[in-house]
Amino acid sequence: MLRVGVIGTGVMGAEHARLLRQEVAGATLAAVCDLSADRAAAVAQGARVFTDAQALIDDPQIDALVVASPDATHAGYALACLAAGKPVLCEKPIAATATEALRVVEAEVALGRRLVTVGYMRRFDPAYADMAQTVAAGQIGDPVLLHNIHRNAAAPDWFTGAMSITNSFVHEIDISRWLLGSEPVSAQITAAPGGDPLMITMETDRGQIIATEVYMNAGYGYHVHAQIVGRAGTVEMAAPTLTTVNRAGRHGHAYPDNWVPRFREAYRRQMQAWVDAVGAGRPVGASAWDGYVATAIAEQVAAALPSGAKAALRADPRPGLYA
Ligand code: ISE
Repeated sequence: MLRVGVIGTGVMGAEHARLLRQEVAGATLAAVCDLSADRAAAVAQGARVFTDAQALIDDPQIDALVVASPDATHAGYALACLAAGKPVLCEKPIAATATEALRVVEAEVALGRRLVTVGYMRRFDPAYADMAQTVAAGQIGDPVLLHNIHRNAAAPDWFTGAMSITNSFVHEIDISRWLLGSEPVSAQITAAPGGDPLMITMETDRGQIIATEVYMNAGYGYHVHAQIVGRAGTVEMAAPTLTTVNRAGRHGHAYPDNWVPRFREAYRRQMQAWVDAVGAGRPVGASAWDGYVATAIAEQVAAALPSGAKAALRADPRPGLYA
């Protein structure tokens, strides 16, 4: 039984703790950690409570960690897990800056084995997985265009600065790379008055176009949608609901309030896959390298926002550990 400690007990930490307690085989929620002992105790439900993350990481009765603390702390905790030789499922983004993200990559490369999984959970979402399979089976021909829509009902209250890019758009960078199997090489970004929504167009090293809307205050609900356009057809997500309703002269479905209900199954599959992979001693999901690329591209897109000019994107070369 893998004894897991969860760092951070906000929205995502609480959900990861619940998954470990109730839904995942082969692991147990051994401890949770938060600066607020009260909040940690509410999520722990009997598991041990820590307020010092380093003490949790170093505890001999903890085998692996989940990091779900604020974004700026992710890289430091990932580095501490690497120093302790313990596997970590670290929420996205892997770091607040590309430089810090690269530090995590370099530490893992120096260690010589992959212990970091970044929580880009969309890779485990049934709809995205089905779209990837459709493309891989050749059903729509060569993919040439990817349309992404990423709408939140309202920006989370902890949003600051360029987080619509560094915290939200990073998902689109990761899932686009994963769906298309190519690397973005240029980006152009336009903002509506007030800075929301954003429209970001990227080109890939295979000449594909990725067009993404990021709308943080769309009002009506949480809505993520993707459509891949190929030379012989298209594939897109159906509405993520089990039922639709006919009522008062209308036909429709409800939208979730936020990403937790929308991606509940993706989070569950990701956690089970991570627990299984740790047990088997193999990597799974987005790597520290994938985390670095998403953060590096986001940083460059954010820097291109004021001018609106098309920016060439760059990333350090991929180390052999991530081949
Ligand atoms: C949040 O942190 C997430 O990861 C969600 O998936 C995303 O939709 C949201 O915009 C982010 O703030």
